[in-house]
Amino acid sequence: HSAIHRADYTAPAFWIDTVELCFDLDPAKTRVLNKMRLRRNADVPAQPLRLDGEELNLARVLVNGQGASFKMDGNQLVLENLPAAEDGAFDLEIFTTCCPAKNTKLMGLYVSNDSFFTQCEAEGFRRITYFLDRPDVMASYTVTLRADKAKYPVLLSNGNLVEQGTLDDGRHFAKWVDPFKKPSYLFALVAGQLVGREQRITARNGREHLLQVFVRPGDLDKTEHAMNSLMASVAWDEARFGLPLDLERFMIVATSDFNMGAMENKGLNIFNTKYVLANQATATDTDYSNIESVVGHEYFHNWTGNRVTCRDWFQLSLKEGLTVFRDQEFSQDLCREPSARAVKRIEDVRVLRTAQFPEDAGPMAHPVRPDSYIEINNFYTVTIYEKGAEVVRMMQTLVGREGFAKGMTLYFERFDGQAVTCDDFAQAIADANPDSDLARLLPQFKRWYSQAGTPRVHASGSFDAAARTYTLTLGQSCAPTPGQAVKEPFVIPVSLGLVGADGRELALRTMDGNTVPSPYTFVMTQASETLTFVDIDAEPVPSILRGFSAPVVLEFDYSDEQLLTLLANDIDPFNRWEAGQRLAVRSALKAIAAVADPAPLQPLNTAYIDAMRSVLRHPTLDAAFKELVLTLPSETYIAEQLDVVDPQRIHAVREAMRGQLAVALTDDWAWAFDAHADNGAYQPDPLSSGRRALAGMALTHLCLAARTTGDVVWPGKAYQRFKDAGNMTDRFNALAALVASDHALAAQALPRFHAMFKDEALVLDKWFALQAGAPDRAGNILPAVRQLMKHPDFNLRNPNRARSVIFSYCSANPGAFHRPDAAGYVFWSDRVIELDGINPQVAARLARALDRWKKLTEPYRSAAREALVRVAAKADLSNDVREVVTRALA
Ligand code: B3K
Ligand code: ZN
Repeated sequence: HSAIHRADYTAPAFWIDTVELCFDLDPAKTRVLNKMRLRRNADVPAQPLRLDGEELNLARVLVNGQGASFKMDGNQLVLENLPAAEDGAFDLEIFTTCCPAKNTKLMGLYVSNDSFFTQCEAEGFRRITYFLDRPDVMASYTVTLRADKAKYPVLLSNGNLVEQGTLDDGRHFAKWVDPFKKPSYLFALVAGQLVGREQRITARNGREHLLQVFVRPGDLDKTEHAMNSLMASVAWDEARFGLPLDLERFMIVATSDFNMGAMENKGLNIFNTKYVLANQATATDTDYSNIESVVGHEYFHNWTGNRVTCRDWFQLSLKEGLTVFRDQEFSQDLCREPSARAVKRIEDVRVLRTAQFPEDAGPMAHPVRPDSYIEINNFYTVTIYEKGAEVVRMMQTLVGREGFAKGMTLYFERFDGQAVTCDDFAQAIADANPDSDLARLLPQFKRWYSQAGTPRVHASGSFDAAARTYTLTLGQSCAPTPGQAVKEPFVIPVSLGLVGADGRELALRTMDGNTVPSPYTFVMTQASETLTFVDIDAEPVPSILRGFSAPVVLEFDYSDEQLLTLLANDIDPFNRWEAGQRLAVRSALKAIAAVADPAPLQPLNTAYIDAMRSVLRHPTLDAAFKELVLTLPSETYIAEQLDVVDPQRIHAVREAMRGQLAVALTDDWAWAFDAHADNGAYQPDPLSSGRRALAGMALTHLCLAARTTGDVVWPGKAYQRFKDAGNMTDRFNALAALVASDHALAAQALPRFHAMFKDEALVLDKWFALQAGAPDRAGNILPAVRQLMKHPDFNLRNPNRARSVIFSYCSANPGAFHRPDAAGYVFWSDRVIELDGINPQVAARLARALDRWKKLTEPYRSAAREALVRVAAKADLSNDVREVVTRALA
């Protein structure tokens, strides 16, 4: 299978105006009758009609009610000599069957827990019926579902329910009409034994809407938070962007078998249970906040994605980057305290830097708007999503918050109901703000869409005591990525300030004597440029890239002292946190490079430890922020700072750093644990979550310290907390503390936890993940993982369960995965191949665990390569896995 190129885009030869689908749902053989009204696209040369189809049994094709001749070309159904009516329109009726019960790919129509679900993005609709399965073909859908009434009492599809009733033989039907035209990837149906939580709301304009969250019977008590999040989303999109809910009914349905997080089908969002179900006994604070953002994300797609969709899949970030930006803003706006907004920003940046930066530096690097792909499902990446969101955020920075809202309004005025491109979006934001830097620099700004790779900003400062000036020199560069050897300069908004040696924020005056408003955003456009500030009495500490104003790596040769100043004083919470991260990375790199073998046991210096103590004990900083500052940079992030990676050494150094913090701050951790103890009823708000997070972190460090000191009290307390906790966050954190410190009590707590939650699939996922992700102290994690795969509750076909064991080990536990004996890689290659036979999308995600193999030192590098070659050598691999391993080996 060959690559598809963006440059080859052509408009469809036909339009589909209406679709009437009738389903007779049966797990073994579902019958699908598809009646379409098509029309030639007069703008393109006449050509045969080619409909996509996959794993379908074709029974009948009628054109204008008459049997028609057709031929097959690979997976396409080809119809020639179509009637040439004056308006070029004709009816096409296609009757097919498919087998949802055998659909383990979870694309198209499939069965999960005896219910039917669909997943059509990107190219799943063709697994339901023959169609022009591309996003620029938008049609009006009418859907009739027929099924056994006892087994499938609930029958749902997009839009409004217009008719329902009973049929013979215990069957019933429901007919749904979607009032909006949509591309096929937004089609959905659900049928099964489900129960719904309902909520009626009245919008600002007085319109009434029905919101529903459907789950399996027994899960209804876990739907309140999802419903609240949905109501908050509706209100937020009206308030911030003036975008109302456009449907009478908006439904969310949860399924436990799902390839990703959730799907924004028009009016019928289908969700992984992980992003719907929560109560305090089963879900952690992180689950609560993820549910809020995913519910928001899918809801926001109703405008950014559904009302205005993508012309082709190369434009995926048009909807995904924008919608991630919107869900990030939504979560921030829901925070009452500014400090909580900053915490959310730091968390988002952490995801970007630990997942997207490596992608941008590895074999799968691609622009936010890719130029080609083999399998589109491989391009639902952190680059399209998270970097795409940063690009939108930079636009907002360049035009201001109000200007951005104006730009959004213009975007919908221009393109509502259409399938458009990233260029169209950027143009609308710029046109609505004609005097902005964005409008002035638009062609150059759009390099963010076309050039892959993470730019580096090289900054240096020079203080002239005599002239009382401080000059910053800012340069930029971007390393080559596959297929792009040379990069042109980007437009980089650099938000910055100057901090005095005493820690105070300095007023910024430029050469012409003007005071610049703070925060000051300097817009870089050149490979190198300088800016000079006047009236500076002593050498300041520059605080550059505040709030992470651009998705770049900032290089500045800070002294430790300068970083300590920023850590203690910067008014920008992001850079305050960043200063601590820089100090920690610095210590880690030094210890990694040290000649000593094994790695030094005390990588952290006293100044750093004292600074961490000050943060931990700080009277006014909030707990969530403290927890972020005290969290050491991840092994993955540290690895990205190195040209040659020894994963075991990184792991050893980071563990030594953790141990050092654990022991040196024991009294402070003990104070923190007591001071942030549970206070009253459980609330998943940012402040209370922050307190629990810090208490959990304290407990982990106290248990880690106990390994050195032989203390029995804190592990005992952890076990007690594990047993008595009033919510899953505290319970799980206590269990994690025992597991992380490998304490004997973990062996008691784990089976107890399993017994308590044996019927809660999402909690069992946590139980599996915790063990597969545990620190490897004696090479025992891989055998444990193999054991877990034999557990009666393990099921490779369930993506959540597969991820909880296999991904937690291969992708999230580098210290255990990168074994000198290569057994981790062998395990990986076996699982990629095994999963590929079941679910190529899940397999291809797993395949990416070795993306960065070329950076590994020996013996890892050769062993990893061998494992990749082994996968690549397998006959009939899916396109998904083949594309990933081929690029990795290139
Ligand atoms: N649009 C879907 C992702 C579909 C992934 C297809 N492989 C969910 C989302 O981004 O909201
Ligand atoms: Zn999305």
